[in-house]
Amino acid sequence: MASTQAPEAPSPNGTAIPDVPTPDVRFFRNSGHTHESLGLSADDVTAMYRNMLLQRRFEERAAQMYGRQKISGFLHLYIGQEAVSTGAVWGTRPDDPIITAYRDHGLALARGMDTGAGMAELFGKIDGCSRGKGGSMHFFDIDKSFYGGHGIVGGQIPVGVGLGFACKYKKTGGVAMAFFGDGAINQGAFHEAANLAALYKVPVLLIVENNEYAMGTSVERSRGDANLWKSGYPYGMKSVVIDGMDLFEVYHAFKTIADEARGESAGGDGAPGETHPIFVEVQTYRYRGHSMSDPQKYRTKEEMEGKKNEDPIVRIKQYMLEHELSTIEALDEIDESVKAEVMQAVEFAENSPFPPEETMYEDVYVQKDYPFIS
Ligand SMILES: Cc1ncc(C[n+]2csc(CCOP(=O)(O)OP(=O)(O)O)c2C)c(N)n1
Repeated sequence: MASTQAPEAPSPNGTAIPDVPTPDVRFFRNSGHTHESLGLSADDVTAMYRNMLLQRRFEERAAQMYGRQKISGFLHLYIGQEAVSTGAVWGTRPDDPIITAYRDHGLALARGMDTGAGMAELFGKIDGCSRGKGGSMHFFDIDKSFYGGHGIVGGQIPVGVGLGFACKYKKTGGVAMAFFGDGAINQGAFHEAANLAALYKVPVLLIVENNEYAMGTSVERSRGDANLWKSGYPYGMKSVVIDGMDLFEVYHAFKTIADEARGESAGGDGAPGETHPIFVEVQTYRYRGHSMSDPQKYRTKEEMEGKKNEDPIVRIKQYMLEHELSTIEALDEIDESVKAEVMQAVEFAENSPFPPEETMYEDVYVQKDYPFIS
């Protein structure tokens, strides 16, 4: 891997500053992968396609339900970023812990959350994945090693490092994945967590989903150096940059780096047998506003039109047709079955009751007889 030396220069107190190697970064884009080169069967690709479509249709329907006031509070859509969730989940193990911010529906559905439990959560109903008390920003599914869904920007990053530390401490062989937005990378929480992750060689992937905007502020306007992949350097972490609109690139990258971070293969920052963190920038795009109340005045129609050609679902659909992995009729049928699954989820959510008042204090503290609750 490329590594250049910075020129030696005197420090202010006269001692020589040691050579600083430029840390390497690996790029996962334009690699020309095919499903065959990745060892994926037609069924595998079809399952991934269906999953991405499920996320898309789930959120389109959720937006409609929000308009009908079936859903209240916040609703942040993941539309455009589905290759990230699906590629990451397919490229890692089912029990590798995942934690993310409030744009969480896509990752939860990729991890296999029940669509009914997801929709019921949006409706604030008792059969929701967080018993109707978390809402859109707080999806949770412990059985699927999905640890949320967090509304405080950057707050999930230290918890994600903790999940990675638990993998190491308990010797599970797992690697945690902490997802966060480009806005969150400027929070102190990221830097403290990254430092500890590096210090303790925690098997964690610190993943910034760079969708180009934090609310209405573009990365270029909020960051002195918009090359976010450099953010692991101060902590001695190796970095990767992934084309997040390309399902195969994301899948291949996560398969590679997850095994490196869990210490099962060499590369990046360590030898086999040595766990360590890796910093990951996934370059992606969100097609919708920050939340349902965002009029999106900060970007032009031309920008959004241009990005439509990169739609990860359209791209994989084209690939499947070109490589004769499916027919247009079969893909239409998948769409119909996905829409039917989402409609069933809506019906399930409609029929589920709101949480009874006495459940208000449940699930707040682990300790059952917490003295302040009577
Ligand atoms: C600590 C904190 N500060 C501010 C907010 C308000 N807020 C919610 S989302 C957001 C922008 C975050 O953008 P980014 O991390 O890029 O994620 P994206 O929404 O683009 O996925 C802000 C400032 C918050 N929720 N928490």
